[in-house]
Amino acid sequence: LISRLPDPTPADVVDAVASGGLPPVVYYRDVESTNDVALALASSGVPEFTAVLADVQQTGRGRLGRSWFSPAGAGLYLSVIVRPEGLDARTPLITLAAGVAVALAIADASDLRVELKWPNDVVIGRPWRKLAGILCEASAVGTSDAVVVVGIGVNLLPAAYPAELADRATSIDRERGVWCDRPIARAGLVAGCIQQLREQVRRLRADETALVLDRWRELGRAGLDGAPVQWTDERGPCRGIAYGLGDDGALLVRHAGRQDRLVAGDVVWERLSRV
Ligand code: BT5
Repeated sequence: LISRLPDPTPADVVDAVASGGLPPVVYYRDVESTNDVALALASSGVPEFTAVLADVQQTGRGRLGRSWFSPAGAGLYLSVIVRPEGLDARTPLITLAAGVAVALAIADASDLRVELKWPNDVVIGRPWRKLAGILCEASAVGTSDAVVVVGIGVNLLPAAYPAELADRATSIDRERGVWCDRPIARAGLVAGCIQQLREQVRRLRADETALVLDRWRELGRAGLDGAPVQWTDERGPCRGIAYGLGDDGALLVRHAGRQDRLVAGDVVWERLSRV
């Protein structure tokens, strides 16, 4: 998969990760998917939180077989290697921890009031528009070589997504608007995402899971606490009220007089998203 050699990592990225005491970022100008490169790199024994950054992805992936638009120079395409050693049953919470990490890193770098949409989209505004998406992929689960790659896509400029997504996608630049004369520093955001991910994973390992979940609940509160939602499960299309986030990361919903736990799939927020 790593058929070509990496390009020299841009000096500002090298400086930003070094000053954060983070492992190196391996930079490619052009890849198929940074997640593939990171999964391959992980098996060569690189330290945890080693990351892969690209300027453009030819086949950026979303969840459930969907694609992630990844044109050159407009977005951040980053994959970070997490080794789930010591996490055991908390391993699936890496995905929520990643949402918290990316939301906090974006907020810190841009001053934008971002929110989280379950399970881990970073969104902003009313109706919600997607600013960043996260795709966690695992390999060798249950062995001592287990790895979870956290793939992070952040829209920096409006050119990161096609015009037909403009009512449901947005970029940091568009949200910051005219009062801001410079684009945010990509290197600082890269280092911020990795540093925050390291911190949230440290909390999971240190049995401080409640801190991660509470942070998620704070950032996601608009979509919890009584928000009407729609989803589809084996019974067909369903409607209910989202009332919380379970300690296992499930979305808790009330539906037809009973309580359900949604663990995967897509949910539409009737008042917050475009239905
Ligand atoms: C995600 O999927 O949100 C996860 C995206 C993860 C991308 C990163 S980039 C680095 C790493 N390498 C990869 O190959 N992937 C990761 P999902 O929730 O399935 O959202 C995908 C849907 O969002 C698509 O079907 C589109 O409707 C929409 N979409 C695609 N590209 C977008 C973009 N750039 N901005 C906003 N929405 C987009």
